[in-house]
Amino acid sequence: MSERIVIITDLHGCYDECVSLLEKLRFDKARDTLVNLGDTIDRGPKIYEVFEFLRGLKEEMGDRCILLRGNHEQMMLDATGPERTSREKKHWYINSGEKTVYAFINHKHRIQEFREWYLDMPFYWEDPRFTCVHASLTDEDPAKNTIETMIWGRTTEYQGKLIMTGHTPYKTALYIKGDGSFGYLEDDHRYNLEPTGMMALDTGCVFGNRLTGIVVEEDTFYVASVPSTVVRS
Ligand SMILES: [Mn+2]
Repeated sequence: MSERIVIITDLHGCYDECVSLLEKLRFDKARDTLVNLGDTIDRGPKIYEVFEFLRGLKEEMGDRCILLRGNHEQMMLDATGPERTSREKKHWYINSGEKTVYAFINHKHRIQEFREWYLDMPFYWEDPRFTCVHASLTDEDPAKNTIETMIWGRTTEYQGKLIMTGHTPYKTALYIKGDGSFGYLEDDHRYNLEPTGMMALDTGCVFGNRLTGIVVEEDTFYVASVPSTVVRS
């Protein structure tokens, strides 16, 4: 079996780029596994479209579509829940939550529907070769990390079992070894998977740079990216 795992992250409403990236990666929803590392909403131009797209994929793909929570989903869940405080609401709004609220206003699926749907989404996903998490881990056993670390963490000193991460944008995708050394990952080049360290896959699409994805096949992987169409004001 040569199953392909396609991993994307930090879409932040960049729907057009998401579609062209998946095309470039020859993503096949009938066969591949898709992992989205979170931060689907806030900041970008087509938040609602991304939601609809991922919801459709999840419906069709079931367990082969893994949608993780990022700090932005968590802020949304906290700010729109029944127990919400004005502090949680403010926290989300200063992190661009308003953009998501507006994106949902004119659509038939209200934000509460998105909320209920996303409440089922996990903080991490484990493969025998690596673990997927939005931001970082400090202990290689994901269950031993705080939610704060998993969705907000910015450490680059991780040396445990390989993790796939987003959250912190870099100019290109990186492999970070955890001892201070790192390597740039070139598009369309096949690499061997490392057993430890972290892959940083957020390349700041919503900030005008690029959207990057990775395809893992057996013990190898390659990354590919598409340019952002977001014009920064
Ligand atoms: Mn994030």
